[in-house]
This record gives sequence, structure tokens and C-alpha cells, in this order.
Amino acid sequence: MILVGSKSRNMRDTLVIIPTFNEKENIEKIIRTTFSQVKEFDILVVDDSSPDGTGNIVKKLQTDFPNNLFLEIRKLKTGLGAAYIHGFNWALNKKYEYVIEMDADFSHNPKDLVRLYNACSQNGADLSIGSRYSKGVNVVNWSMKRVLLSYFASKYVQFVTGIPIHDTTAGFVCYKRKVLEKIQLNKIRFVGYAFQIEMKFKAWKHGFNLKEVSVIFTDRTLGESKMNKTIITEAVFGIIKMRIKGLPK
Ligand SMILES: Nc1nc2c(ncn2[C@@H]2O[C@H](COP(=O)(O)OP(=O)(O)O)[C@@H](O)[C@H]2O)c(=O)[nH]1
Ligand SMILES: [Mg+2]
Repeated sequence: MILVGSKSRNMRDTLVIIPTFNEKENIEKIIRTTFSQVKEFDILVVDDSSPDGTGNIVKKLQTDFPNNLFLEIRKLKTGLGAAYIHGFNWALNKKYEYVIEMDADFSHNPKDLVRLYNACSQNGADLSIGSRYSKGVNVVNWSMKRVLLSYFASKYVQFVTGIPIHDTTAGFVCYKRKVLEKIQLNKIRFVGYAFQIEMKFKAWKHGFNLKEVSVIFTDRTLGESKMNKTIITEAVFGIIKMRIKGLPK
């Protein structure tokens, strides 16, 4: 019998989405580390046809984890936001209860996954955020310039939008399925850091309970950052627009 859109027997309740672009140095290790946590997670890698062969590494690993490791390859690199939207729709289709965003580069510690999950499954959050700034500044190995940029970006967003969150650009987030169902994913506008802000802003506007879980963020030691000026500009000006014009929910 083919069960369309319903849970398969081996399916877990939580999907960790890892977006990748040229992460051949990190991808195998982050997958194995995630599968070695006490709580069992499924993983979806959304790869934008990385020229370095990240997708092929994932395909090979699927023989080790045939029921729990999934790969979606997008033909074009149209940004982190678009990759996540693709992953969210995939997760909703597959009936996951919790969906977590995590970077491939170990900036987000897979050991914290369970804390994000618990905040939603036991402690009443609809959306939990792995937060660098809820208890001081917990960033390791970033240049002072980058820490200041990120910290003040978060403060700026808090100030402009009124959202009661210290780390609004965080990309380590656990969503309850109902949050992703409510937000109109096809109307999400932004692609970079602003995408992370927009998702939190909309969830908050819908009245969902957002909770920060303090984590330590460590800069990548392998591979390269994909951050660029366009992403920063989008965030700075996009947020003012979001505040003034409002956005479709
Ligand atoms: N699929 C996809 N993944 C991306 C894209 N840009 C960045 N990523 C991934 O998103 C995560 C965070 O990106 P990273 O370059 O580390 O950004 P930084 O931590 O802000 O410097 C990593 O896993 C990247 O491989 C993109 O355009 N498409
Ligand atoms: Mg990174």
C-alpha cells in the first residue's frame, strides 16, 4: 500500500533542515553528529547544486541512513531563504511536527538541537530560537567587526519592529508545524538574514509564543562563509520597509 502524505513507519517527529552551498568539508560530519544525538532526528539537506559535490556526499551517506536522510537538490542558487522555503514545504508535506533550521558549518552545535526541541515540545514555545544574545554575547571566533555587525543588527531590528527577541537574525530555530502552516510561505520576500527576521516577525505578529534558548555560536573552521554585502543591505533596508508597509502574513 502506498501511504501518500502520511507518516511512514520509520519516520521521526522532527526534521532538521540543513541548507548547503559548497560544504564538502562539513557535510558528512554534521550529518553523522546530528544522527548521534540522544534524540532521533530526520535530516533534509537542501543543496543548491553545489559545484564542490556536496550533494554527492549526501547521496552516498543515504546508503547508511536510508530511512532518515533526505536530499533535495535545487537547480539554481537563489538564496538561503528560498532553500528554506523549499525545505519547509517538503516538511509540511511529510507531516513532521517540528522543523529545525541548522547551518552545515558547526556554527550551531548539534548538541543544542534537543534543547530547541524541548522548548517547543515541553516548555510551551511555538518557535524556539538558539540565541546568541539572550545572555550576554555568546559568539566564538568571529572578528570584532562581525560580532558588532550582528549584535547591532539584532538590536536595530528589536528597536524598529518592537519584537521581544534579542537575536532576531538567528538561523538556529525550531518551528512547530502549525507556525509554518500559518505563515504564508509563498509570500516570504527576503532571502538572507532578513529572511530569518521576517519569519520571526510574522510568527510573532500571528501571536505565536517565541522563546529564546541561549546557545554558543562558533564561527566555522572549515569552508567559506556565503555572507555578502547584498545580504546585509537587504536586511537594513528591508526591515524598515517591513515595519512601515507591513507585510502579508
Ligand atoms: N541551499 C543554500 N544554502 C546556503 C546558501 N547560502 C548559504 N547557505 C548555507 O547556509 C548556511 C549558513 O551560511 P554561511 O555561509 O555559513 O553564513 P554565515 O554563517 O552567515 O557566514 C550554511 O550551511 C551554508 O552552506 C544558498 O544560497 N543556498
Ligand atoms: Mg556560517
